Amino acid sequence: MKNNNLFAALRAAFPKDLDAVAVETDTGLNYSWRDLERATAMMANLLQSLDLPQGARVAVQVEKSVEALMLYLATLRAGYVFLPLNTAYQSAEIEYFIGNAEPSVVVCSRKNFGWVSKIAFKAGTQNVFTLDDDRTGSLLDRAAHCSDRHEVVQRSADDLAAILYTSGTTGRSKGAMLSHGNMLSNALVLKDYWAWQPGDVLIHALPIFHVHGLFVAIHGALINGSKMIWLARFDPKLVVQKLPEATVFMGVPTLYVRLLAEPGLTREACRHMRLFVAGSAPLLIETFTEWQERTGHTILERYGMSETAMLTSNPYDGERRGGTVGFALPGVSLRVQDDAGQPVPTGEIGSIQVKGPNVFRGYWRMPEKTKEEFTADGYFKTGDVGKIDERGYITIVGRSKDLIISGGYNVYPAEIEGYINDMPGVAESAVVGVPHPDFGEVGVAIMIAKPGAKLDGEQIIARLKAQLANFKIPKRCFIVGELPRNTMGKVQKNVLREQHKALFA
Ligand code: MLC
Ligand code: AMP
Repeated sequence: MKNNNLFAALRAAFPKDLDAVAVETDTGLNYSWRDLERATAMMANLLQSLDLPQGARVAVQVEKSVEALMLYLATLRAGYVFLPLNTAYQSAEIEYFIGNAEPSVVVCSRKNFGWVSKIAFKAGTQNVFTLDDDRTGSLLDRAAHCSDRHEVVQRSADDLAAILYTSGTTGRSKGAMLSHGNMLSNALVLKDYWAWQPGDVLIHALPIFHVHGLFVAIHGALINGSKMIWLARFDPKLVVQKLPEATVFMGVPTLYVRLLAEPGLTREACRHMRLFVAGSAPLLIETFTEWQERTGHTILERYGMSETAMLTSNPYDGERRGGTVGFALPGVSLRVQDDAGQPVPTGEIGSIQVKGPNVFRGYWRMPEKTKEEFTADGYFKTGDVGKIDERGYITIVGRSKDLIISGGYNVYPAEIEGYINDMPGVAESAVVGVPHPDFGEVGVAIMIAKPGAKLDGEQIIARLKAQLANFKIPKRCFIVGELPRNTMGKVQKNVLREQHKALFA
């Protein structure tokens, strides 16, 4: 029987020369393909020795490292479900994810072991390991005693490979369940669409707990047997320094904005580069054009989401149109509908719906929510609003979901408002996204005080910082007498956005 385990496909693409460099780090370490093979085998054997139930989740909140990458691959290899968690998440956020996903294994950094293990044990997790970015931790200590031979566990295309939490517009985050088939189909389509070639080298500068860095970048390189230059964090100077050794780069728009501020970013530095990919948030046309002028390269913008991996892309050969996200990828069916569920005419705006082998298996333990997000004929409602022009190029013009995308990270106003509203003296709050030159968009909080109460914006921000991931913290806080409302009494966020749109201009 064919093994549809994603890891089996990735491993089959390893080059013949297993001693060649697979990953080169910014600290000067080289990992060979053999290292990846052996270390993932050892970690997979460790996971399997724990006697975990079928479909067990392995939740991981660790700093970016090659060992963290190996842990991801080992989890696939052993047939378990990988659950990556942003390192910015704090205890209340982690408590929710662990409580909801009930992972059998939790891996965290040593400095967080105290509070993370407490949360994990409370949720019934029996195995908590540590893993740090200096190649230490109990996970590696334990794996060192395991065999470096391991047969990739048999998985069907529909079996779960990962759960990615994506915040909800109302209520708490939802875990998007992605299967081995979802991810392999997407990886294969992108390998072809972006014309990955022998000898390609990817600069990997993104975090590895979301779709862009974890799936698009890693799967892209591995399924092509390509080396990665692995940067623990995005450092524009280092990226510019490494460009001459690379051919492919992927980033959220903020990364491109920051690279453009580097004088070293020249045509000469990009002489071996073949492809620059952008996505996760809208790429401003100014950035697209300036990049073209400075480097001679046209950024290829694509569009996707946690629930679907990649959906559309500008062409590799053919015109890459700034401000658009290109065409639906092969195998993806994409349509734009009006509120009545009818297709809109060419060039008109509507809701984007998608279908395809890449579309997720539903939200973890939320069958009702899953049902709501699909149409009767099986299309997933992305929550994005867009249009398709006469040549078939798709443009995202907005979102029907109340979502801020800041530096490529999603921030759900409802979540932040909930925290602010719970603070003493706050009557009501509204969080809106406003344009920002670096992050594209950032959150701003506007609130009214309860009668007689006095609020202090700085104190509110300080309190939020103690509870939430740093990228979710509103960059400004305003206390006002009243919030603009429509005739139904609903807060008019569009008015607030308009009022504050020039704050960071
Ligand atoms: C950091 N800060 C942010 C922020 N990142 N504020 C708003 N939005 C962000 N994204 C703030 C911190 O709170 C802190 O504030 C200060 O900036 C410095 O923090 P830092 O951690 O040192 O920041 P930095 O390293 O500069 O990070 C910026 C960044 C990072 C752009 C490199 O945010 C990043 O890697 N973004 C990429 C996200 C990504 O991979 N998205 C893909 C999602 S997948 P203070 O006040 O505490 O000093 C997806 C699907 C798809 O969307 O289609 O791909
Ligand atoms: P996430 O939930 O983190 O996976 O974020 C997915 C969302 O990011 C999508 O629904 C879009 O709103 C947005 N997005 C991704 N790529 C692009 C893009 N190229 N242009 C505009 N928005 C994008």
